[in-house]
Amino acid sequence: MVLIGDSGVGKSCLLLRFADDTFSESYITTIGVDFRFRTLQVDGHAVKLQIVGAMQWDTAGQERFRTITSAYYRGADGIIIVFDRTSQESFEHVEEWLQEVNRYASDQTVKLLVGNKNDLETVVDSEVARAKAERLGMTYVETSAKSAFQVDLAFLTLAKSLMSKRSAEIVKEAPSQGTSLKGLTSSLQTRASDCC
Ligand SMILES: Nc1nc2c(ncn2[C@@H]2O[C@H](COP(=O)(O)OP(=O)(O)OP(=O)(O)O)[C@@H](O)[C@H]2O)c(=O)[nH]1
Ligand SMILES: [Mg+2]
Repeated sequence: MVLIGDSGVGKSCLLLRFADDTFSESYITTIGVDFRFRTLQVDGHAVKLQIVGAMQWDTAGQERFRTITSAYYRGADGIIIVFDRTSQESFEHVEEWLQEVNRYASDQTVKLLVGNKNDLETVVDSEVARAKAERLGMTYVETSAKSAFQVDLAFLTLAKSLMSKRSAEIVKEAPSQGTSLKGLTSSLQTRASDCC
């Protein structure tokens, strides 16, 4: 899974909250990519997630990271576009991030919109954000990396969508062979273990 969005929206903090259950007020912009692993239980299956926080590569001097981050987009099973609920600008950039993702990601990539910093005085209205997510074909979740509000839910939502998309695919791939539940489960586990 790859986390993208404007600089300062809280990608690294969401990653650290989810993987290490920590939070820091100090802001150190990410150079390159940071990543962590965490195993989640999704409908009784252990799913190991690799989460990558990709930096914004289009700023001066960061062009060399473009190849790296585009490779991450390409390999991602799920993409989380993060905006900061206290920044209208970061919300307005969501479409640009989605365009960027769509240049590389496949139809199979699951996408989630996250409105972070829910603990602060917000300027982006929940309903407006939800409507945008719906228009863009994404699920919307509000989080706070600081208070840990719904951070697990965001990742779990993405993992679940991914699993159900994958299981639908497996059934579609082999409808006449009567895919057994056991086969489906092990196939899911195999796919899940090398996912993200
Ligand atoms: N109050 C509050 N502050 C947050 C939250 N998430 C992140 N921050 C703060 O926002 C700042 C930026 O967070 P980062 O996680 O470093 O942002 P980023 O998206 O990784 O930024 P880049 O690496 O520059 O792209 C830090 O000072 C964090 O402490 C949150 O949920 N609530
Ligand atoms: Mg960062």
